[in-house]
Amino acid sequence: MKALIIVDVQNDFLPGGALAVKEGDQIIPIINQIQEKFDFVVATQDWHPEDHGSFAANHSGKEVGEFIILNGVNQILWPTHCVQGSLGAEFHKDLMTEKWKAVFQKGTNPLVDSYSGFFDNNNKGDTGLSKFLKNNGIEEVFVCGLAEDYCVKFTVLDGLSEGFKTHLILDATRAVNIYENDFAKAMIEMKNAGANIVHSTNIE
Ligand code: VGL
Ligand code: ZN
Repeated sequence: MKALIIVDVQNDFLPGGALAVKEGDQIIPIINQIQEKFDFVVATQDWHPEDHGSFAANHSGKEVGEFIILNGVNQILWPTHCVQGSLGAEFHKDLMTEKWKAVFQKGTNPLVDSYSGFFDNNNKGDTGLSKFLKNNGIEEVFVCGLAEDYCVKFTVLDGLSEGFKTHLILDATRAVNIYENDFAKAMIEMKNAGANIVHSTNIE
């Protein structure tokens, strides 16, 4: 059976938000249409405490876009975003949520960032998504949402390494593109790892 994974379609990643993805709002009606084709839909939610180590504001003298070592791993610093309980952390109001079986929150440990919906960036913290999908007989996942070059990419890569046949829905994702070409680089990484690229209208 197949599942749809909707990654981080939250106000802070949409135009006007703290870490806005250009054209991020354009994928919302597409994702709503795609949901009609799935019996099994889950979502992920970036869900940081205020003191999260990925926020530039929590490192004096550091700016957004600079790198630090956080708990032994290279960490780019972000604007403060998706703080637990804030409006920015909420899903966009137009996104349909009725069909969702579960929401997997990530980024809750202040000492480690978490891009993938499956595991944190140290590969230790597990959201339980893989087990949840497998327990429900899911073998194939379709990934959409934000941002193509961070949370979507790492969710796709972990989906593959967890053994799921993994598809990226190309017209239902957008990149934050902190650096030029990040979108294209992420596409190559996902394809090289074995991801299949689909257009929403071609999903059966
Ligand atoms: C994301 C940067 C920081 C994402 C989350 O959802 O792609 N990007 N936190
Ligand atoms: Zn985040």
